[in-house]
Amino acid sequence: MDLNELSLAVEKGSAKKTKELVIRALEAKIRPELILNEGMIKAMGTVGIKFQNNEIYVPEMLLTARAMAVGLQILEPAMATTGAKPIGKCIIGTVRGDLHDIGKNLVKIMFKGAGIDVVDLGADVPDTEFIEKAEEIGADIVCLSALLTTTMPAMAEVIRKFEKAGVKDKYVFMVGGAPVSNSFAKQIHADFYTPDAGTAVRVAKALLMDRAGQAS
Ligand code: B1M
Repeated sequence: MDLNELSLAVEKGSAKKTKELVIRALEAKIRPELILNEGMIKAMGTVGIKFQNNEIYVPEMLLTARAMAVGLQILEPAMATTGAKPIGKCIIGTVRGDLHDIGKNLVKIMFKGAGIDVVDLGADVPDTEFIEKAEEIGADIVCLSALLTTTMPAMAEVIRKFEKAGVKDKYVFMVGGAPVSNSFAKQIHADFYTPDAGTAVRVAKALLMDRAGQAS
């Protein structure tokens, strides 16, 4: 099966075709990661460039996002964990003012697949909600996502609020999203920046396994 066909369906924002093609790709035993990267995420990059060049507008981006979400729903069970005991707890959300949630959802799916319990706070999350939820569930990791340069300061503000409340050291802070960088992460006192969901899950898993090792 040609994954370019799937990429085109996502790009065109056809949820129906996307669903059909993801099912077909899974039936053809194509690895979920390949379906995701070559068939789906690739389309988001193309759409981003077209938007930047004024070839498409927000409504088209919304359709693409919807097709992506439908495809992810089909793909998620194939990426799920074996049901072993959770290795840790994490909360995740896209920061205040930012509605982009696809990357954040990918990180969530991959964390779950690695046996990490995830509480998803959604997108456009008020700063204080991160502290409230982290404290409530006794999270190990707090994951923040931002896709806009204009919402990166909200990321810094969330961490500052944990510092002000005197609870920052209880958690590991991981940040990500297209405009975020390693140096920005350092600047806002986050513990880790990871460029993609695959790297994020590797870092989180290593961290939690390390902690479990130290505790035993
Ligand atoms: Co908008 N948008 N958007 N958008 N959008 C971008 C981000 C943009 C780069 C497009 C462009 O101009 N080329 C641009 C931002 C420019 C900037 O600030 N640098 C932009 C803009 C300008 C806007 C609006 C302002 C447009 C407008 O209204 N004029 C507006 C803002 C709305 C708001 O948020 N307040 C807007 C709106 C939207 C839609 C709502 C229409 C839609 C989002 C729908 C949704 O998410 N439900 C949308 C979309 C779809 C995009 C693009 C095309 C695709 C984003 C995406 O899903 N990528 C995007 C262009 C692009 O990214 N190429 C664009 C795929 C996704 C898998 O990648 O999210 O980067 P990403 O996630 C990766 C990594 O970054 C990382 O892992 C993920 C997977 O590997 N990661 C993490 C992400 N979060 C992490 C957290 C972690 C770790 C890793 O924690 C541990």
